[in-house]
Amino acid sequence: MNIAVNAPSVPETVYLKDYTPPAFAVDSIALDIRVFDDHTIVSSKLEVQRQHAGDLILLGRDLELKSIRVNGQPLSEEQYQLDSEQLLVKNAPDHAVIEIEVIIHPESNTQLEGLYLAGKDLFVTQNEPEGFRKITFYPDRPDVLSVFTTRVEADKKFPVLLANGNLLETGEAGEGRHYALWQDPTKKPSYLFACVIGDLEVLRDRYTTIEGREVALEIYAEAKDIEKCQIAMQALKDSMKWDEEHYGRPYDLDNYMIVATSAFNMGAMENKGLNIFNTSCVLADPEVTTDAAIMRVQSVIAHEYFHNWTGNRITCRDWFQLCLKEGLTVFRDQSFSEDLQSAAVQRIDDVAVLKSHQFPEDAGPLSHPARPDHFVEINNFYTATVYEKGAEISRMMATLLGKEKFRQGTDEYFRRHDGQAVTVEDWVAALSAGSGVDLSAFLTWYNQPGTPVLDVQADYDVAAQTYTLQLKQSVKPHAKYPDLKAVPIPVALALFDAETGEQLTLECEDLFQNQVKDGVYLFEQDSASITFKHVSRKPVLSLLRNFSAPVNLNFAYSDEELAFLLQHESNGFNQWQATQTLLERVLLQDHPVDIYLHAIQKTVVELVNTDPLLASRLLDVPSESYLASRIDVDYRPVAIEEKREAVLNAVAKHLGDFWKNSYQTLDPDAQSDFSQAMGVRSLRNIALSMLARVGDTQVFDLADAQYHNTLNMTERLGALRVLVWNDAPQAQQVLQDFYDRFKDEALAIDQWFMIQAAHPHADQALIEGLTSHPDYDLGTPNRIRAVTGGLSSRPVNLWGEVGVNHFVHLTKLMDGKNPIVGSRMIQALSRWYTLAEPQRTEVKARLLDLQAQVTSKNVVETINRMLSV
Ligand code: B3K
Ligand code: ZN
Repeated sequence: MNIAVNAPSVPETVYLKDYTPPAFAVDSIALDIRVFDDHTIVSSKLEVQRQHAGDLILLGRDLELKSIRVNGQPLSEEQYQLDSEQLLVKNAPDHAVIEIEVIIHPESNTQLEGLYLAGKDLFVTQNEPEGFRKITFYPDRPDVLSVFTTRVEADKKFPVLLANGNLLETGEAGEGRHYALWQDPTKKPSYLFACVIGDLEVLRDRYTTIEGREVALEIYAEAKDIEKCQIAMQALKDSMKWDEEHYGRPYDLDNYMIVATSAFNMGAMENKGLNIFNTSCVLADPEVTTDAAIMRVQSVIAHEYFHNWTGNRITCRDWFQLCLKEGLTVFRDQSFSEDLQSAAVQRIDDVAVLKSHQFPEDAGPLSHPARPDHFVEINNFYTATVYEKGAEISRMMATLLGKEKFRQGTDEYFRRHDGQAVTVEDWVAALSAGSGVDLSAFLTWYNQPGTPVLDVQADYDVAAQTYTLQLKQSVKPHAKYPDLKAVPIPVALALFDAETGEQLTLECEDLFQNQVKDGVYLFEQDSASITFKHVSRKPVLSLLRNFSAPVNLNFAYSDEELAFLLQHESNGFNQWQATQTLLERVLLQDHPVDIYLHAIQKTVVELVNTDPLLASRLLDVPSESYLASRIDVDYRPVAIEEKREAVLNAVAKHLGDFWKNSYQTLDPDAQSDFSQAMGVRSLRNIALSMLARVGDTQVFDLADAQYHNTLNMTERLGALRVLVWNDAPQAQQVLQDFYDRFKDEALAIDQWFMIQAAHPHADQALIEGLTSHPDYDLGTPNRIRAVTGGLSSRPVNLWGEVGVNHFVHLTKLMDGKNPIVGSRMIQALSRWYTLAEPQRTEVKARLLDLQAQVTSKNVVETINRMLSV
C-alpha cells in the first residue's frame, strides 16, 4: 500500500500538563514476525476496546503499510488517515479487531531502535521508549498494557527464536525456515516487548523462588563468550534473592532470559523476562574484563532484574514519569552493590558519578527536573538527572523513614499499584500511606531543576555549653521555573570531640528534641537553626554524612577540621568526603596542600593492609571534569590541569617510599575476597603511576613486567596506561602486543582504543589514526564511546581543536545514522559557555555551525538547549 509521506501530526513539544488517557485499551495483541534477508513482514492482530472519547490512534514510523482490516473488513484509504507518525482509524467501533500487515527493514536499521540487525547472525529489538512503533502500528505509549502473543519465524540459520513469556510451540515453516510461538501472560506496555532471532549459545541455570517457583535462567551470547557469562549468572541469582529479602519481591515467570549483543545504544534493557544487554554489561572474565567493569556487570544485571517490579509490574503512566522507575531502580541497584562489596566504597563511587555528571548537568543549559514537564524527544531525557538524582530522591526518603518504615512504604506501593501504569505522585502517596509519614514535600524534588545550596553556620557558646547551627537553603534562579521552593533536606550530622576524636551523643534544646532522629535533621524551610546542649568544648562538625542529600554544601570548615574528619570520621564515605572538600580548596581556592598531605599519609599508610579498597579511594583527587563543573565563568582547562598535576606530584613525592613498598608487598593473590583483591590491584596501579611521577628509574621495567606477567586485565591495563601515557620506550610494542593478544575480544579492544585516545598529548593525527583503524566502527556505539570517553577524560584535549573537531564531526555523522548516540555525543560540549575567551567564542561558533546542519529531533533539541544560555 503506502509509506506515509505527509507531515507528522504530533506536536513539536510534548507537555506533561497535556496528558490524556488513551481512548482505546488493547486487550490482546498477536504478532507474527517473519524475518527475511532483505525485509521483515510484521502482521498484527489487536483486540481493542474503547475507554474514553477520541480517535483510535496507532503510532507508527518508517513502516510500509500493506493492509489494514477492521473486524474482518479491509479499510479503503478514505477510512483512515496516515502520516509519518501515525495511523488514525476513522470512526472506529467501540470494540474492534484490527489486523495490520507492514513491511520493515531491520537489516538496514542503523538507529538501533525497533527491530534491527545487530551483527551478522543476530536480530534484536530495542523498544524503550518509542521503538515499538518502528515494528508495527500500535498505541505505543506506556499506559496501554496488553497480553502479547508472538510468533517469530526465520531461516534455520538462526536457530534461536525468542520473545517474552512462555514458549508455547515450535515448528517447521517450510523452505528451510522454522518458527517459535511465545506468550507473555503478564500485561505489559509495548516498550517492554522484545524478540531475538539469532545464532547464539546459551548458559543455563535455575533459581527456586521463595514461593517455590522453579525459574529457568538463560544467558545467550556468542559461543566464544559463553563462559564469560558465569559472573552475570551468579549476579542474577544474587539479585533474585536480594529482592526477595529486602523488598519481598519474588520473580513471577518460569523463565528469565538475557541476550548479549555488542550493537546496543546503552547498557541494557529490562524487557519482560527477556532482557537485552550490551556485551559490556554482561560479559565478565578477569582475564579480559577490569575489576570496575565486573562491578558494573553485577550492578546492571541487578538493575535490569529489579526493574521486573519497579518498572515492569508497576510501570510509568507516561514518559515524564521516567524517574519513577529509573530513580527507584538505581537506588535499589546501588543498595544491592553496597551489600555486595564495601558499602562505603560503593557510596563513594556513586556520589563521585553524581557529582561529576549530574551536578554539572543540573548547573547548565541541559538542566531539567528529575521529572521533566516537557520534551521534544524523550530519548534525550535518559539523563544523569533522571537516573542519579532520581535515585537520590528515593534514597533521601529511605534515609528519613529508616529500614522498617521504608519497607512498609514500598510494600504499600506494590500492593496498591501492581499491574498499573502510575505517576510520581502515586509513588510518594503510597510510600507515605504505608510508612505513616507524610512525604508529599519530596514532590518538590521531582518537580524543579537545580542543585540546592545548603549554607550552614556554626556558633559555639562556651558559657552556655551550646553549639548552634544556622541553616539556609537556596537554589540558582531558573528562567523557566520562577517559583522555586524550599525542598526537604535530610541533613545527617555528627559532632566529634576535637581532642579525643570521639563521637558525641547529640542532645538538642527541648524545642528541637524530636528533630534529630538517628543523627538526621530534616531541614524543610528556607532557614532554620538548631542548638545542641551539653557540649563541653568546641566540637568538630560532620555534615551530610553518607551524602544524605544531593546538595552543594557551604560550611566554613578549617583545613584542620577537614584533616581531623579524614582521620576520625567513623565511616569511609565520610572520610572520603573530607578529602574531596579539602582538595577542592587546594585546587580551586589555592589553599596550601600540606595539611592534606600530612593527613592522607597518616590515614592511608594505616589503612593499606586493613582496607586496601577504601585506601585506594581515599587517594582520589577530584577529576578535572568535576573541578570544571565548579567553575561557571572563565574556565581554563590548562590551568586546572596544571594545578591538579601539581597536587598529584606533591602526593607522589610526599608519600615517598610508601609507593615502592606498597607495590612490592601488596599481593592481590593473597587476599581473602574479591573486594580486597580489587583494592590491592587498584593501589598497586596507583603506586605505579606515582612512581612514574617521581621519575623512578625502574618504573618502566616494573610496568613492563606487570604487563607481561599477569593474567588479570586490571593489572595489564594499569601497566599499559603507565607505559603509553608516559611515552615509555616500549609503549608502541606493548600496544601492539595487546592488540595481537585481544584482537578477538571486542571489549578489550575498546580499552585499547580508549587508552590511546586518553593520551595526555592526543593530537589530530592520533585520533584520526584511531578513527580510520579497520576496527573502528560507527555501527558499534561501544567503539565510538571508547574514543570519545578517552578524549573527554582529558578536558585540555576535549576543549582543544582535536576534541571539538572530533565531537562536532561525529555528531554530524551520527545525526543521520544513529541520532540517540549523536545527541549523547554533543553533550560532552554542553559547558562550552564557561570557557575563557577566546575559546568560548571559538567553540560557540563551531556549535552554531553544527546547529545549522543537523536534522534529527534528538540532536536538534540538544544543541538548541545547549545554545540557549
Ligand atoms: N530502561 C533502559 C533504558 C532505555 C533507554 C532508551 N534510550 C535501561 C535501564 O535503565 O534499565
Ligand atoms: Zn533502568
